[in-house]
Amino acid sequence: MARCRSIRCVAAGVLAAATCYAGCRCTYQGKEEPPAVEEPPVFTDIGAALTGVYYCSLAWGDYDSDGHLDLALAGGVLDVGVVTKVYRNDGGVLTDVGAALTGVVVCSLAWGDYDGDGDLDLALSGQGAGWIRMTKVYRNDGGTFTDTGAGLLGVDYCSLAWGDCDNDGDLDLALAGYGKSVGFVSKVYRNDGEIFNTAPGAPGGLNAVEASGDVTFSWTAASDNETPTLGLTYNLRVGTTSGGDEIMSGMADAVTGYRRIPAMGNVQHNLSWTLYGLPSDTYYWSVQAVDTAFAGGAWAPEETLTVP
Ligand SMILES: [Ca+2]
Ligand SMILES: [Ca+2]
Ligand SMILES: [Ca+2]
Ligand SMILES: [Ca+2]
Repeated sequence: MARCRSIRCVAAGVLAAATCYAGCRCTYQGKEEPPAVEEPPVFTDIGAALTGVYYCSLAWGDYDSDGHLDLALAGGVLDVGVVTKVYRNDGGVLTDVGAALTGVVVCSLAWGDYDGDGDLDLALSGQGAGWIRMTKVYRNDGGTFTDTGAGLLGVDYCSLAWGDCDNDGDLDLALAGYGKSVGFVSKVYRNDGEIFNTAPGAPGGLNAVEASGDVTFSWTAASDNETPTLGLTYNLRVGTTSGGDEIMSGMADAVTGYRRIPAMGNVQHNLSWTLYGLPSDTYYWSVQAVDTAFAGGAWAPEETLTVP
């Protein structure tokens, strides 16, 4: 396998800039070319000042809605015990905010705005001090975390995942793990609170600038009744057909904006995104905002762009 600037499948025509598999040929501006040499990914340790942990969990989420992803971390610390920490991200520097969270090990963490008030809350499960299994939902009130006493089964060796499984506008919680006297379990807890989250508005000011097949898409921030503007993330969709996802999938319904994945938007907090080496074609694109309850707003009116 190797990287191509674009691919022509023997059967299906041009697909996208992607990995070349057997049966595909690399093309660029209509001509075949050899695949680029595959280069290994480059990851550099930024030397973040984080506590070392074992049997652990990590989760990114912008808990203070300032447009920078913060990091929750939980696990065991040798000769210390168990911890759960939130590190605030200030321009790439991560600082322990001293959040009053119960420490857990063999654990799971998941950010989600369960109460739809516009900020990310934190679900946590695992084994706390004294080997007590627990599952807690902490409400985020302006950066202060409060145990909601949600009454969920305590588990360890576990996993948590937020998602609005009944499509009623609030995040429900899936949980799997090992619970005392019940053994291994997997459960979905429906959220039956009175939640009135509304979807974000559409971004505006769509613009695309092309140079030699490299296209930078940009837009202006959307707004939301609950989530601060800086806390919104964005989903970019680029296709070769109207409403299509052929180049970059929006992971959402092209008409309604309904999202197919409970997560941040695919370009996170960015207000611009560049796709490199797009072959000659006409492209259809749009962008939607995603709030902290992972609700997708309306798509901006679709734009078109022709790469010559
Ligand atoms: Ca942040
Ligand atoms: Ca919240
Ligand atoms: Ca729900
Ligand atoms: Ca909202």
